[in-house]
Amino acid sequence: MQSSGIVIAKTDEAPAPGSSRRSPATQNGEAAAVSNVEAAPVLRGARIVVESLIKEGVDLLFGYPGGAILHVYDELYKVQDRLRHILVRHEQGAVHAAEGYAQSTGKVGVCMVTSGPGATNVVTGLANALMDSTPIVVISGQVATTLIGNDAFQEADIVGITRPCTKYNYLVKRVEDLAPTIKEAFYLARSGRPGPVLIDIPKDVTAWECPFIWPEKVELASYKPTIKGHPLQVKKAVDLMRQVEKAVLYVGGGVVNAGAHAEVMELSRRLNLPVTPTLMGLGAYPPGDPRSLGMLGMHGTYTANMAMAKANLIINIGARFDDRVTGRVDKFALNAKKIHVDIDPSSVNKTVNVDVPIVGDAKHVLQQMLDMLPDEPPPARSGWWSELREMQARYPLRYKDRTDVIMPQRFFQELADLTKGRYICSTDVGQHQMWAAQYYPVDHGRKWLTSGGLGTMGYGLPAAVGAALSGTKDPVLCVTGDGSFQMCIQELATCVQENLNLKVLIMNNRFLGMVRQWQELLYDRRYSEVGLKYFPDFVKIAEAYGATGMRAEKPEELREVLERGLNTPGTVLMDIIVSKETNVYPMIPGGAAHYEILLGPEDDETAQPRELA
Ligand SMILES: Cc1ncc(C[n+]2csc(CCOP(=O)(O)OP(=O)(O)O)c2C)c(N)n1
Ligand SMILES: [Mg+2]
Repeated sequence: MQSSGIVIAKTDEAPAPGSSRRSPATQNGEAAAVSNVEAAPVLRGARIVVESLIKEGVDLLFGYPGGAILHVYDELYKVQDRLRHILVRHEQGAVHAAEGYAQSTGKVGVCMVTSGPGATNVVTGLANALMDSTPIVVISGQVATTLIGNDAFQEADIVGITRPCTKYNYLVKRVEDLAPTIKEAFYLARSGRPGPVLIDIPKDVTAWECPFIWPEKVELASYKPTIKGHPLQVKKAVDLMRQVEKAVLYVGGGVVNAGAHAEVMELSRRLNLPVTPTLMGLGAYPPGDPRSLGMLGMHGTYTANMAMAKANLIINIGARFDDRVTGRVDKFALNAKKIHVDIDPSSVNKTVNVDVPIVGDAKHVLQQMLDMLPDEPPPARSGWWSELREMQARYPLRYKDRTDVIMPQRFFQELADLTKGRYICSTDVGQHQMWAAQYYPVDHGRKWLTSGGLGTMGYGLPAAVGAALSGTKDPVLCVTGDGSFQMCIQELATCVQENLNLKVLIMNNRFLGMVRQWQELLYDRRYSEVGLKYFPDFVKIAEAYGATGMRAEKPEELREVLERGLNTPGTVLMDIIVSKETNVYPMIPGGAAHYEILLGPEDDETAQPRELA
């Protein structure tokens, strides 16, 4: 029998040993909190989980099975034509893949794991998604309700463990609560400031049965994200933007999440405002546009950082005054009035006190600003622009190229030249991430996937897996380091299994380069445990997994390898051997102020040549 497209569970399906068919509360006479019970099909909890996902519009999820989630996997087997499951090789891979999928599509990414170690393996990804405001829903199996608290096999208190690293989490104890909980979880993940939500489901709950009723909407009295900015605050902001000459627009991941690229562009155009994106905001503004100052922050451009230091007005849209951007907070932008547009009220006045706080969705608030702007020619800001142009001319991003070794910056320049920033690019964490941010000209907001808040080595490859399954026709790039790549290297198997059009580019400096850089600059070059003494042959590793591997060791090989690698179908790994001891500049050392920015040896006439690989 079928009803509204839902297949009713076979009655001969036995409930899990020791469990009954209904939630204990319902059996005890408590009415199920649903209406129209008679007409609804009666399904097992496991089936309700998969049908709820399908109702939510999910057609793809990432996961890894195990005992506590077995009933759900059994249902996944039956709905393969409607819900595709991607089997990863480690739960960390599943959660980062869900993040990469979410970031590249704007949809909620979904991940499913078993209890205990399966669930604890997703903790890093949850923390990562929380910091970077990525909407994901993680469903974890749990031991049966009767065993919870008994130190049962593969039991972990995942709701307790993940409370500080989820936007919200649930332990579902009644089968009747499954559908409403799943509906609510997706709503929470995607609305307001997006983030990760975890649903922990005990095994017996997935075996119990109840009528499947999909709630039409979610009503949460205590959670109502503000979308529109307060008109008086918006007016104040507009007046300041028109009046203050030395102003700078500082845009973050909130612009990307809100899809507010066009509005940022229009505001910058109508007010002739310089724009600087954060690491998470790359792609929110076209890097080739003359009003772009390039990225700001610890390894941002000299001009972007100095613009913040010298400005009299900072307009922050969807960024959070992160310490990698502000540097030393008590010295941060002392002459500037600050406007802050953020969907999350708790981000406002958190680290930096602002003059005009505006809580609301970036796209809406920007539109409100545009609507309030009088029809007038853009202000010239000529003094300010000439100051900025002078800095840009004097301190561009630069490096000295060499003929004996591939310089990392050269590698990124070639990659930028070949791709023009059109392809989705994920990165790992370290020097390669910063050079990619400086040189890869991300041409749209959902094409840049990086672990900004948590700085998670191991994020890059699985995030690229998620992006490669986003529906893009182009290859997806994963720019990684020799250290980071080894943290989720096993996901190469997922790439080959799914025949992904994914190109891994290892910037191989034979060092945990970013840590080495700090040890060079701050610890008198005492390199403590940053030289990876043993290296696998990455080309052979690729081949062992069934991917294509290739290597560039000399500058003259670089272009050819990149071209061949990008044009070879399927999963390709390019091992690019670069100079060992090159540093990323500019650099604002941790705890320093913007004006204490360090420039590279190219900008320092007194610098001595150093021994380089
Ligand atoms: C999981 C994790 N562990 C440790 C760190 C600290 N860390 C930051 S960058 C870095 C070095 C990364 O090395 P590699 O991937 O080779 O990149 P490179 O800096 O050489 O480009 C380390 C160890 C981290 N960010 N994440
Ligand atoms: Mg390295």
